[in-house]
Amino acid sequence: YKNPYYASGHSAMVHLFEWKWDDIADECERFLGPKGFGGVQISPPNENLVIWGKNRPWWERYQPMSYKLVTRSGNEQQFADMVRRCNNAGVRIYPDAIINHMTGNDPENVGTGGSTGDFHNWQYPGVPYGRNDFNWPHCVIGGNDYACCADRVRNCELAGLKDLNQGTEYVRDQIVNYMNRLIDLGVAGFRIDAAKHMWPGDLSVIYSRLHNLNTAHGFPSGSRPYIYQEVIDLGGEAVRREEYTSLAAVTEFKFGLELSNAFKGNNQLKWLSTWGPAWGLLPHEDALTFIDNHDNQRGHGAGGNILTYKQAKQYKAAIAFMLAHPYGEPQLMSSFDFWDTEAGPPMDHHGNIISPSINSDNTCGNGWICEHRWRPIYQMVGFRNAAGNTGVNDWWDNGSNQIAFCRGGNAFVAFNGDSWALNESLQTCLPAGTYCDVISGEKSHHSCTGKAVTVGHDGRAHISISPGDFDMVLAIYVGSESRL
Ligand code: QV4
Ligand code: CA
Repeated sequence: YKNPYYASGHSAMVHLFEWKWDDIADECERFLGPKGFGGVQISPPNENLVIWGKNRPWWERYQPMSYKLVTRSGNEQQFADMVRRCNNAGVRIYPDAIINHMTGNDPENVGTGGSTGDFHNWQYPGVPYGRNDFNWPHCVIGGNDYACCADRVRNCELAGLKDLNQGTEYVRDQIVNYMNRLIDLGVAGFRIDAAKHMWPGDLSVIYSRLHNLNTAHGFPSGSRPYIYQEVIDLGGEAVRREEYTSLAAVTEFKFGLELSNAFKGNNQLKWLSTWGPAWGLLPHEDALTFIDNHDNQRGHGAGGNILTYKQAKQYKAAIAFMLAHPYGEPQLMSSFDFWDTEAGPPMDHHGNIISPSINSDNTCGNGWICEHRWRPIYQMVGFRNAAGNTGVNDWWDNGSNQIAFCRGGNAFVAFNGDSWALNESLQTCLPAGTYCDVISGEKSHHSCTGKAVTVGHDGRAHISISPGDFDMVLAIYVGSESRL
């Protein structure tokens, strides 16, 4: 459950938060596949409660009404089409699986697929679920429970969301059948929402009943789904992430906190020479890593001082470090613009999601940020693919916030977080030649639109990044030569 089964030569996953299936299929073919992205995390594909009372907030999708594949993102046929087209483009699909709970006691009761419910009586005819399928006696998780009481964290309601009892065979069957339908349609794995709120023993049974990945979609026979479980563990809680790592991968929330802290200037970059488990992070193969996610970018969930697209220069540097460094399985966030932390995606007055428009410089419009289309970000996916399985070598720092390292003999990256210029002759580990920095520009015909770096026969090159540069990063790799 810890192998994402990316197509060879691809890496990194992007969360296309609230995107429509048709748009994701287009994006796989026109951008993600050609740029070497490994996969896409999609918003929950199952029917959710429609919440007009809050003007269709993004979080309505975390309130399931049934396992029918009908949401604002599209219907079952559009879903199937997306998975097929993305797999053909070498890009895997990972749905967000909401299996801990159903809806809250909201006043509205109609879902995106037309199902209705009677929440006060735990009735969800679209599945169907009834009172016996939920934990009893009824209780709601309180703030203090997280520190003391694992049983309450798992058996009581998260924010009043009706808490399913995964200990029963009937509930397990509904969940397993839902996930297996998605696997048969070609998905490569799942994010397990609110995993902290379910018993590891129950999840273990559910995972063990999942089908192998569909060989008709190009997966090797016997492949198990990639599973990454949402467990927020920053220490001091009754439920620990280690209870879940024996089952599958876990979201590593310390990763984004520490890198945000460093790239905001609150911790010197030189300390990143030991980046990885020495920082209290999970073992490499257990960690799904990211800077921000859809919750903490807007103060939900772990919250905290996370870098987001709103602090673009520092954010791009933190993302570049994540993609340049071999530790973890990186995930990128791709957002819609927001000021109101509850607001849903760009939509028309019927509540239909408005597609992103694509500008000639690769960026998006219509209210979509598309961080994954920012040059320093997608070019670093290319860097990661070129670096392959190599480790970190030839680490250099100036004792402060200027750092650089190689990935084997394939790739070199430098960062300048100081307020003065980086101007050094550094070992790049690359074969002699002229390389285009993929952060400040790219290769165009036989020249570079940004900085060019000349590597000598000793592998050394003059590297310069000044504080006034648009980005605090410089990256070159075998493949970014100005003449090939
Ligand atoms: C309200 C009251 C409650 C009351 C309840 C009564 O606040 O006190 O008990 O009504 O019915 C929404 C509203 C919330 C409302 C609730 C139920 O925001 O105010 O409760 O619905 O109607 C997202 C949002 C939540 C949202 C939820 C469901 O973040 O605000 O709640 O969707 O729509 C912990 C968990 C972690 C979790 C994180 C947010 O350990 O698992 O909190 N993260 C995941 C997702 C997240 C999602 C959920 C879990 C739930 O990443 O996006 O919550 O699926 O850290
Ligand atoms: Ca639960």
